[in-house]
Amino acid sequence: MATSGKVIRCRAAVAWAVGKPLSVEEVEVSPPKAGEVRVKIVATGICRTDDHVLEGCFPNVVFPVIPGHEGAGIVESVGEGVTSVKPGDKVIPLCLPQCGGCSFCLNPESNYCVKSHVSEPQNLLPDKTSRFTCKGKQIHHFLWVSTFAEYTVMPEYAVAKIDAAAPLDKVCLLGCGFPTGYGAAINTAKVKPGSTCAIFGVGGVGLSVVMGCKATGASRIIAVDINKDKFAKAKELGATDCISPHDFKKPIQEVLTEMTGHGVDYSFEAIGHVDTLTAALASCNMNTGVCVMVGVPASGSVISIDPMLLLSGRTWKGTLLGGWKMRDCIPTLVSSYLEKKFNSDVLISHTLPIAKVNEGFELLRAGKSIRCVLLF
Ligand code: COD
Ligand code: ZN
Repeated sequence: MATSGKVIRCRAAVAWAVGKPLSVEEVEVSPPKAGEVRVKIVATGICRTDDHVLEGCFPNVVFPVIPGHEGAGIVESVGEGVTSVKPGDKVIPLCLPQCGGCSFCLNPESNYCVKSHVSEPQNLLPDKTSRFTCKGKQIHHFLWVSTFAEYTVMPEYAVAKIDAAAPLDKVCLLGCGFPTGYGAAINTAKVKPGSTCAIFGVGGVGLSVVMGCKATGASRIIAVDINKDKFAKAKELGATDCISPHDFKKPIQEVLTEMTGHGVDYSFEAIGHVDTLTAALASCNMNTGVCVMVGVPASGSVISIDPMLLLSGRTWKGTLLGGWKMRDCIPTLVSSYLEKKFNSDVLISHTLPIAKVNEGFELLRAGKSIRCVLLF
């Protein structure tokens, strides 16, 4: 390509400081170094995690930064030694990498690559430098993917080639929200047919849990949310009951226990609050119940629970990106999408040009959007 090896000037939504709106700027994007890939982002979803970045919730995120981690695009150029993708390939950047060589990548049970942001800050590329500048200043990367930039650079192990027929403005959701929720049900909880499930929080991620529970054949799927506007879509996707904690005097875990006899078989927390995490744990049955933590509470949060909740056999587990080994599984999920095995398009409530990125965040904060897709 004509741009290969050159600095590209393009648009990006830059977060200059905590609590400030994003600013759409012209940025310079350096070419990929050895082992790196430069991708032209076509579409990117807005996830609540990006909002948490703007609020300053993650100590590992360094400002100024280009957020965004739910994107899809086309490879523009590759650095030396890159073999798995080539210019022109459609790809999804991976906010959870898969290096393929670490002990967790080699373990078939795990999707947690040790190169992940949880163990190493991803505000710079692995060689500790940035590929972004704006107005003479270095801009930081986010989770190595920074999909709010029209061109972005990431390590080869943080990008997956997908089917050339995939519509990028739709499959961008397969970079985070959809696989996170869907995989929490089918991979992490391994929901069984005929079981009962409760999902706390039915935003984009919680609705994807609902879809996963439905796909596995759960017979009762209870959506729990304080925003009743979310219930219509939850029902459309398979929820059999929708309840708001605001409608009951007693704690919601008691309501769920009464509704189901002994508590649900599987509960999922897709909000990221310690109080709803505790309620979700107490909502699954005391013996074989499984509670899956999907949401991430504010950094430094502490949970105190009655240990008896676990003694009788309950299982409490967490999930990152739905347990998928991203580089192996995202291309397969895209193929399943193309074969219409699931319809993640129903999560897209709004589509906006990148220039209106702050409008997209306002819709999310007002509880009006499920997923807003930004187009470059
Ligand atoms: N009780 C019930 N429902 C509530 C409550 C409450 N106390 N508070 C909020 N809710 C509802 C909201 O009304 C909303 O419908 C829903 O919870 C949350 O949905 P969204 O749209 O704000 O958020 P999502 O679905 O985009 O993301 C939710 C996560 C929990 C996944 C996210 O915030 C998070 O914690 N992200 C990090 C975890 C992760 O692994 N993410 C994927 C990689 S970034
Ligand atoms: Zn996300």
